[in-house]
Amino acid sequence: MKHDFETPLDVAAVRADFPVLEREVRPGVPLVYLDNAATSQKPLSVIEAMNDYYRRYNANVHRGIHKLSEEATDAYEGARKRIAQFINAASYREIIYTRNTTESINLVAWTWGQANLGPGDVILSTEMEHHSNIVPWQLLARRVGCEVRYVPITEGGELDMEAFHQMLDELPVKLVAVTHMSNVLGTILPVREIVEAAHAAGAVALVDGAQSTPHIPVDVQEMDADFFAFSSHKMLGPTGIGVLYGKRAILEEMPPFLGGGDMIKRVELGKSEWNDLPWKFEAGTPSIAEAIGLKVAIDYLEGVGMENVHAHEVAITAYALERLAEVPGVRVLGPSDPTRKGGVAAIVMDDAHPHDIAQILDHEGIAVRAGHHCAMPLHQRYNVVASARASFYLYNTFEEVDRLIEAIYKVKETLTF
Ligand code: C6P
Repeated sequence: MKHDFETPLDVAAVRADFPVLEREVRPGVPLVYLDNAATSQKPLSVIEAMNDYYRRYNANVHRGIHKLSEEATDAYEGARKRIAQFINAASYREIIYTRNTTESINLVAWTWGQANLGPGDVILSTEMEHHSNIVPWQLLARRVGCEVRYVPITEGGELDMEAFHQMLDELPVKLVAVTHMSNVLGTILPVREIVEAAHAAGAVALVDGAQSTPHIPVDVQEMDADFFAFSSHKMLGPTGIGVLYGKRAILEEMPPFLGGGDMIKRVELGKSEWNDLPWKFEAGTPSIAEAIGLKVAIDYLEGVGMENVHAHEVAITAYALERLAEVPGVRVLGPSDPTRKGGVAAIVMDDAHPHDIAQILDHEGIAVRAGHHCAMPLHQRYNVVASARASFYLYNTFEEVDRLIEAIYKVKETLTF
């Protein structure tokens, strides 16, 4: 359909870098991949970098004094420096490799949380969190006797900032743990203001960047968060690697997480001495090819420009929200202003279960996610069991949004009365 939205990207050129986007789901039905909040597709450069590691210099890191191990170590540690630069960390020592965002947050709960929280202390989170920023704190609360409280959200899908400041004033908050961008509503939280208020109240601040890091420029020093967690697989990189950023002074004080090889300087039968940062938190043989793949994913994103990625998604989301608003009986959860949210449209339809919506969309070649998206409390807040979520990235086109809308009309014909 004709529209006035403009993108700074040459989307056809971007698409040519992603082999999977050429796929047909069935003969004559091209793939429309709108499940990017779950995981993104990978450009050829990432696939080839990982392939090249296995073909040419596969070796363990930090261990061998041989050519291949030196090359693997350089690539693996070079990736860490690239990641530090990408999120503007002060040092590569503040970048800890994990498996994913979930493991990053659990690491903080098991180390910083276990060492610093106890009965009477409060962890302040929000009603819009992914389970991985809820359950680790619930488990920690059971272990150490602290309490987890949740800041409410408004009907429009924003964090209730008045309630946040009030809870921070009234409760003995030691940790504020919030998402940067909701994976269901798309809401982008004012993390700078949240972190500043947390610090003024004497609390430490953790930001879940799983959904923001792939889509908007991130500057951890400007944000001033003490911890920031994200996953490679949502930002064009491989699965199996994630990052925990932590401020150096705090990481230095924290006990290690897992014990084993590489995280020690010296081991005796009676005691051990921990390695320097960041290796103190990295026990065992790490995900080497994956770190290299993540580095190349960052090169790709920076080649396009994170400002351009974001501007493209604002345009696509604005168009999608406008078109979805035309369809009677369709509601999109979260902010309606596309500049206040990421590229996510969680759809609820009268008389149509999200799983049925997703199945009919799949028949049309359109991949979306249906369910609670690991955010059950958020769906409970809106009195819906689930939603069908379309989520966009730099390779999605306006024509794909048109195909989504056509398919939603098919859902209406098939399912609603
Ligand atoms: N959300 C989604 O479909 P992992 O699984 O550890 O890479 O990321 C966890 C996570 C944490 N926080 C937020 C805001 C997230 O969106 C996610 C992952 C995916 O929405 C998979 S459940």
